[in-house]
Amino acid sequence: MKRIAVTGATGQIVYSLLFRIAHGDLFNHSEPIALHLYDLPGTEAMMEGVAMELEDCAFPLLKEVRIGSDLHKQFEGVDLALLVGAKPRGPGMERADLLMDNGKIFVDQGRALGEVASKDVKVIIVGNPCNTNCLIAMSHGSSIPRQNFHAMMRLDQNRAQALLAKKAQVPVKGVKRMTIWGNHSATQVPDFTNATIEGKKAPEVIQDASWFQGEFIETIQKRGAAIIAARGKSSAASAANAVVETVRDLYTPTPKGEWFSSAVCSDGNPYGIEENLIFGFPCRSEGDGNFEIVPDIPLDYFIKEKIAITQKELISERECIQKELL
Ligand code: NAX
Repeated sequence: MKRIAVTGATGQIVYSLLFRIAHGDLFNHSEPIALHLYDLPGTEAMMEGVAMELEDCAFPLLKEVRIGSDLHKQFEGVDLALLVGAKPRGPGMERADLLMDNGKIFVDQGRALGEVASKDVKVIIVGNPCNTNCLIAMSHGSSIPRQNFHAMMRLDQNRAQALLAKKAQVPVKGVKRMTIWGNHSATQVPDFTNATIEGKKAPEVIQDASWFQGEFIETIQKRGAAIIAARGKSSAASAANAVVETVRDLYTPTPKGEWFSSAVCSDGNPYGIEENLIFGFPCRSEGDGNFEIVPDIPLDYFIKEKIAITQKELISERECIQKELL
């Protein structure tokens, strides 16, 4: 049985996510599942309501649902931790305040996971700023291998693939090798130069360099803000879908010659990115829950410059929290 902890259990992303997990979408509808739901004290009644709805779905694979606000109890023995809960950015709040406030959550969560989760637990951080939150959790969950920590880039990858497919007028499954380098923020680098459309390099299919370098990159970088402007709330179902795909990427063998994007620990990476950052890289997996960074992808001057900018932002986020939270 897979034990899966999910934080932010009464939030909007998790409301879309839980029913996909309980249906069996993470592990090919083959593994029985126990859900350990965590949210802040005071949310118990709402969590109970979510648990009742899960029960009312009569999902055959869902064997157990635990709810609670004690991290050690909820993380005990889990094989997978999906850390979605975080404080939303309030009016007038600076990015540095958000980094500090949310960072504190991940000190406690990283520590608790290190103390009571399964020793090979895989941890996926969704709550923003997810890369730096992930760095904090990884630093405090030091008994867990550093390569078990991920910050979610899959929503950005999906957005980029969908936009390329739309522009080239091909089915979305024809778009592959989409890397999102760096931070899950407005500096992220959707690498169109190495993406392929029906087997050809994307710039050979869409012969419009200024569209790629301008509108394409900007649309992906600002897509989250565009959703908020249109919906009045941030992405939820698409984010939940991306969480499912992030897990599936790790537990399904990556087809030969393909890769997926995940933000992982930069230690020993083959692209010269500074160590001790959680950085979006092209990754592939044998399907056993582990991954490797795909080496030797050629980077042109334009992409390298953009990668330098997103790296700088991640270093400055780390500096901001280093003294108090690392
Ligand atoms: P909601 O505001 O609907 O839910 C937030 C949840 O976090 C609530 O359950 C709340 O109780 C919990 N929470 C608040 N403060 C907490 C604390 N101090 N400790 C523990 N839990 C706390 O947000 P939702 O739309 O579900 O988004 C959750 C997070 O995902 C946000 O940080 C959001 O920015 C982030 N996102 C990340 C994405 C990614 O691609 N990495 C995309 C979607 C989303 O924007």
